Amino acid sequence: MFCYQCEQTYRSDHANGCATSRGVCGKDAQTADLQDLLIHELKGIACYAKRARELGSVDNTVGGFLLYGLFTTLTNVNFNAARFTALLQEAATLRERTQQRCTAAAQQQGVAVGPLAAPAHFVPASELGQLLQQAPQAAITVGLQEVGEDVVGLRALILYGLKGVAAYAHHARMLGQESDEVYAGVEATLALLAAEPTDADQLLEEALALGRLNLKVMELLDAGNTGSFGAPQPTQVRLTPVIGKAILVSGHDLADLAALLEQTAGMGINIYTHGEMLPAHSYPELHKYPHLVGNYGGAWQDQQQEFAAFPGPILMTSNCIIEPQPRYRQRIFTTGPVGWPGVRHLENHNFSPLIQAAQALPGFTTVPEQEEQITIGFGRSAVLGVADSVIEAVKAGAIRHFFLVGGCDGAAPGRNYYTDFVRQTPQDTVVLTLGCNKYRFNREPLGSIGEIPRLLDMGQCNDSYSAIKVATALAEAFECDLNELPLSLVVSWFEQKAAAVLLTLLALGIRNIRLGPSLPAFITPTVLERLTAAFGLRPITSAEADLAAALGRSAA
Ligand code: SF4
Ligand code: SF3
Repeated sequence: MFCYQCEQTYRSDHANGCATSRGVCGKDAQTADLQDLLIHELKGIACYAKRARELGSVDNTVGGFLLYGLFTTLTNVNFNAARFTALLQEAATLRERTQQRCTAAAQQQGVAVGPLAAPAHFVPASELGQLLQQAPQAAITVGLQEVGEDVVGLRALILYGLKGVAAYAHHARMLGQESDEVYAGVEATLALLAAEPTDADQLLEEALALGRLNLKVMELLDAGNTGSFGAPQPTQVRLTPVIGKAILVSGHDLADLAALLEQTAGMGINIYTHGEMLPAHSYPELHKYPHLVGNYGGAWQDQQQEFAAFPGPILMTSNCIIEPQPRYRQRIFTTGPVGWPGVRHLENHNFSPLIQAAQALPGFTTVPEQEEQITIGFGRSAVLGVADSVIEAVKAGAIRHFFLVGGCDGAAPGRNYYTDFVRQTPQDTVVLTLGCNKYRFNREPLGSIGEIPRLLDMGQCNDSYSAIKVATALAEAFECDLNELPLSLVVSWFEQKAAAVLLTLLALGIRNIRLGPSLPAFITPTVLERLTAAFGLRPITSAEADLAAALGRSAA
């Protein structure tokens, strides 16, 4: 195996990347190789789907499979080798079907189908041992000796960004939001990677084009979320449990949560959000369920302790799952793209086994005396609803600067930077946040500036669109460029959705983003130099120095 797609990848003085029998995340070599092969097959399907689309034959169920397949390979999503073996066969069948459709369309028009790149002709072995022997041709480092690490790294940037795009597009699709443009873009990007391009300039351009596609995808997801559940509203969420039976829901998929809330209505089971599911409380059509009682725990990396202590079953709807411990292995369930060997998987919103488990378990029998709450729900419509006060406060000098401190959380010790940074932001500044990184500081008593809270939680990483809309609206109000706003972006990355959002921010021309806690291992020094020259992208340093630089003064 070789994988360097996430922030926690193995790093040493000599080489970066998880390359032994198990990655730092717990992904074993067999699963990693099967994931590489799945990507290879998806590229093959995409070659035919793209060509067929050019010839006027479109089937967007293919796009749906591409999104789902890519999503299963994100960090901390699916660790189940058996699931990948099955997906490889499904992909082979779909490739044949797409090839036939493409051939028919070409014959009708009297033109040739090809030539198409090698993945279009790849046939997976039916036996696991032979399948694993095929894996080297699908490795991310293919061609490294010939094309060098910059080109391989840029291809990786595009593939990993595409995985993030696919995850967002899959969530949007689950809420009925699809688009030809997005499916065509996903197919074209996979087909491009299948052709193994070698021109670094072209690859960089393609990466930015993918960032633009991701903006469209995030817009679709926003429409899916707000169209289905209403616009998020500022909402108080209880952080302490209540007495009674309980189910914990983690991950990002609001459609899964909505289905579970409906199925458990009136049953006397309380539903708690975990991790990136926290923003669910701010959507009117989810908040309306009285048994959606609160949020439990923090970001994904603490789940082994938190799930063990939770007195009910747990549902994992997307990333980030980590190895279930014996203390809760019998009461954790996966759904959608998520998987772990031996863990029960629920499909098609059939949550009966989860509900039965909740009824059989004690739930909370004691709770803390002191109730704790936080306020969330500052999506674009809530913030833009008070835009006049915000603009006034800026003009009057009451708000000097905005910081967007958001993205992924993780276990790396350097991530304390984000807590320190937010704690040290001056009283006349506002912090916008999104993603699971917020758990590092969302209980901090930052206070408010007049009516405006100093910490505005904009939602999941899936809600980055909201932040972009707010920034764009402020730039319009102040009649300036996005880069002229008193706004600094301090981004925390861990997995591939953050790579997709970063590409979108760069594609929008946003400069001087600080990225941490460490830079992606697939971004080589040469590529970083180019990104720094073009966009001022740079690694975080210390909270003090970065704050001082953002505020235009030197660190004390
Ligand atoms: Fe390593 Fe991250 Fe890949 Fe897991 S997902 S194998 S930790 S690089
Ligand atoms: Fe977090 Fe996994 Fe990325 Fe959605 S839950 S931000 S890391």
